[in-house]
Amino acid sequence: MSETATGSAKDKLLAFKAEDRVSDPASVEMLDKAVTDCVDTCFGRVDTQRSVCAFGKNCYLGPCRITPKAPRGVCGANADTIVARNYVREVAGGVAAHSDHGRRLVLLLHKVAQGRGGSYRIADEPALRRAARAYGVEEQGRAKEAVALDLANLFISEFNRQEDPLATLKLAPNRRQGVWRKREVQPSGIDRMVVEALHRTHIGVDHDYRNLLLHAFRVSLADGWGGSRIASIVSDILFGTPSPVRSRANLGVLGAKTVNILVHGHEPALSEMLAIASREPEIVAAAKAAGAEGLTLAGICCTANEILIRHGIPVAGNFLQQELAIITGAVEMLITDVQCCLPSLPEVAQAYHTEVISTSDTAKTIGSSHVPFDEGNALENARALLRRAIANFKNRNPRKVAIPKASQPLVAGFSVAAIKYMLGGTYRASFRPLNDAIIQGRIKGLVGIVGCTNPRTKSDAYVNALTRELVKRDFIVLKTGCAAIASAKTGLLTPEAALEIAGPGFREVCEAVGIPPVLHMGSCVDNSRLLEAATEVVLEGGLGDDLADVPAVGVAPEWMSEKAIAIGCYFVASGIDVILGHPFHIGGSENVTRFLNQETRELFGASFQVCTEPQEAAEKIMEIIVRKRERLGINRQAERKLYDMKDRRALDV
Ligand code: BF8
Repeated sequence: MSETATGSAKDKLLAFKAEDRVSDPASVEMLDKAVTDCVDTCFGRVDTQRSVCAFGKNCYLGPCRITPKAPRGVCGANADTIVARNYVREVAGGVAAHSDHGRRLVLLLHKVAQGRGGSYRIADEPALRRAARAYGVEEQGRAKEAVALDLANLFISEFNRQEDPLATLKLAPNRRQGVWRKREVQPSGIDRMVVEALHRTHIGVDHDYRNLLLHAFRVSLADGWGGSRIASIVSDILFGTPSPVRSRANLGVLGAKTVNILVHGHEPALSEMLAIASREPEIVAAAKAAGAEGLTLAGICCTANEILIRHGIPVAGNFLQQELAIITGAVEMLITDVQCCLPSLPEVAQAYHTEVISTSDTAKTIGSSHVPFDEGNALENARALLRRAIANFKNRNPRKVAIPKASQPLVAGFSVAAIKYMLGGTYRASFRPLNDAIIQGRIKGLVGIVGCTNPRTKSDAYVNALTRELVKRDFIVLKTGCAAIASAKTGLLTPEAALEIAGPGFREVCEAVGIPPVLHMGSCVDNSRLLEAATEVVLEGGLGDDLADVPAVGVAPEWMSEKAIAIGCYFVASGIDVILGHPFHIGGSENVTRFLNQETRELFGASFQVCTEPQEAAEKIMEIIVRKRERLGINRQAERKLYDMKDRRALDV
């Protein structure tokens, strides 16, 4: 009986009656014994974790607050376990979002291959055949539909395979595949990896923070070399491989006298159809009949990036501009699909005439009108939405309209195929000129600047300051997501403007091959294109035989979403260092922080670093790149060489 427990240690361990906490005599007996043996149990720890968070977390023993006085949660998990668990769940959330996006496209390809795709078709047969060859699907002499069906089935198996590693991992350089094998982080089926992440982080499963964090990297690889990569490949097959296209960005793209429709979110299937329908003469005529001068279709966030890089549809803004776009008073309809669409949008829209329409059954918002998108009638759905927006034009209140003038020209759409073509032409498409420029030192290295905008810092400021600094220092900058839009709005995506600030050697290369120094490669799932580009550099030769050898760094200055965490992880697991503008929520565990910021270097050849200022990030990038260049034996200052006509012909551009 607990009354027998005496002494201060025992009092601390059992400041309660055992009978009040357990019902059966065996347990009462053992609780008493625990006191005698000075062993702490969850029955004691629950008293040190009384201030329960009302917002909830992933376990109802707590949520626990770990402090020096209460170093273990009720179940016994310490800070390392809790922080690692939460981190794995964040990564899994990001992977799930990207990969579900990929899955929907794969299922659409499956339908198209069987002639059940409605208005959709295989828009880019060379992209289909390229992908088939990459995955070992027989394509020669076969109808495109048959090839597409085999490829779609293979992609479906990437989601549900149970034990074998993902086939997509084979797109990575051999050495990197070896690293993943050695570290035992090769992911199997994408869905299985996400399920396993949730399983491991359930109470009472995986408690070893290292083991947990290794799964964070494993599941992230199922994104970058799985769901996201597949999403980009299938988007190219269904909607066309992006190639450079001119357009404009910022709220000034909205028309004062046109019906304005914004698409917002991530999945491209509906927005593709809206892009087509918005140009149909009947729709334009309907807009004119309603008193407008026509229609302006524009985008927010990554849906914007998808239709920008394929159709040149203008971008109204990035993540932090979604509410501001409505506040122009000039938006007839804002159509959301999934991810990054704020739940506040309908409330903001109440002050104006804007109709907010949600279209995905997985993403509804109170206050939005829900119009489920039916892929089988996609073009009809798109036309109906546009007609509804046109009908709303008469409700626009001119007194509430104020469209900013600001918008900047841009060039976007740099898929790897497009870059290869620009570098080598149709017959000799290759990365050779880029590799040579890096080896000669005219280009110091590749930097991917990706991710979100975040109201905790001045929006877009870090992204653009760093971009300018890097271009000045002869880095080629690859961009995706909201970071790409941030730079578009300041004119950094025009070759002319960016070339003005580029270092002299780099500028010569850009001018010679006709490539701008800042390349917009697409949406957030298209971060897989950055890995594809780094892989091309390795395969081209002369810059090592692993991704970790390539002078390349990833930066997420203003990140905020779980997807950004997943991206960071698959970059690091791929051997590419990642700089964050602000830290993960891991400060509660020194061990987890050390693992992610240091120990991963031993495992993968790369790690995370936090630089809260752009200048600090630029210095850190220089340090990493110089180290890599030294290891490659190419860290010498190249003689400045002006390209003459012979050189230019040699580059075949
Ligand atoms: O996926 S960059 S705010 S829109 S999460 Fe979201 Fe971040 Fe923008 Fe594209 Ni990516």
